[in-house]
Amino acid sequence: MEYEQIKVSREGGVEWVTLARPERLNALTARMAGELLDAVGRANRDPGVRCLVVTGEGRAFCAGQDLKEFSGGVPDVGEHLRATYNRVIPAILDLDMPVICSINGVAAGAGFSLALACDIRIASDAATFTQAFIKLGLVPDSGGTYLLPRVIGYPRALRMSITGDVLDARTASAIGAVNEVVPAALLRGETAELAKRLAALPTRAVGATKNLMRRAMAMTLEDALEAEAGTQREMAGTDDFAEGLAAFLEKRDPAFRGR
Ligand code: T3D
Repeated sequence: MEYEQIKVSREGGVEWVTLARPERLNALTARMAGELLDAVGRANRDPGVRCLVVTGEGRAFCAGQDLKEFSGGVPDVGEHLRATYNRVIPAILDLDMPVICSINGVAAGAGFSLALACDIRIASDAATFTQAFIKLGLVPDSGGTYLLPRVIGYPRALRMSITGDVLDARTASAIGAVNEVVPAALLRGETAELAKRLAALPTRAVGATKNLMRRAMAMTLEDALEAEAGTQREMAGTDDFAEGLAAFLEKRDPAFRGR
């Protein structure tokens, strides 16, 4: 697939996916959602990719759905969501590798949900966050009702969602919506450094940890313990476990290959 609204580049084991409609604050279109889905799928199939970074070009991360796409008439919004963001969000959550969202500016509406679907959020001090939906008379979508309460807790998530308040990066960090905040000029470098570190981890164990933890949210303790036992058995058969164990016994740093 030819990409028109995103850019994809590789740095070592790190795949960078950049939303690239800066004149519209990287607002999402059906085309962009399709390209994102394709890029995520490609990354997942490529054993050379061990970490994915999602970021935006220009001054915004993502202003949510492109509202100008609807100027000629609003489509069946439910069908539109099912065909677009409802496919992209699970694809990111299910990726068997760490996903960093490098938030360079405003993250609004579905753009905020996109950030929430990533595993680690690192934000520029110029970034802002808003559940913009309510200002249009809409409800949070693209996983906003599911992800935000899990990330910042129900009371804060509900308040953000029904007020549409805009949070600055420091406040977002203080309530756990982002993992860290860095000066805007350092965002790219700090993200690249973190991504490189994550890409050197035993990728299968990282993916399995994500999978277990997500599923455990809806499990009993007994089921979670059983799921851990089954997955640990699988991990103990990987090359990376053999390498990790050998490195420990030989008192050296491990060189994981993600297998
Ligand atoms: O079926 C479905 O898909 C429904 C799903 C909906 C999911 C959603 O995401 S709903 C929420 C959609 N997003 C919003 O409501 C946010 C709208 N944008 C804003 O509130 C503000 O633009 C921002 C707070 C994001 C940033 O404000 P500011 O002052 O920094 O920038 P600006 O001047 O408002 O915007 C700059 C340009 O980007 C401007 O273009 P123009 O008029 O100068 O040519 C603006 O219209 C454009 N832009 C910003 N957001 C969007 C957009 N164009 C299209 N769609 C946008 N969402």
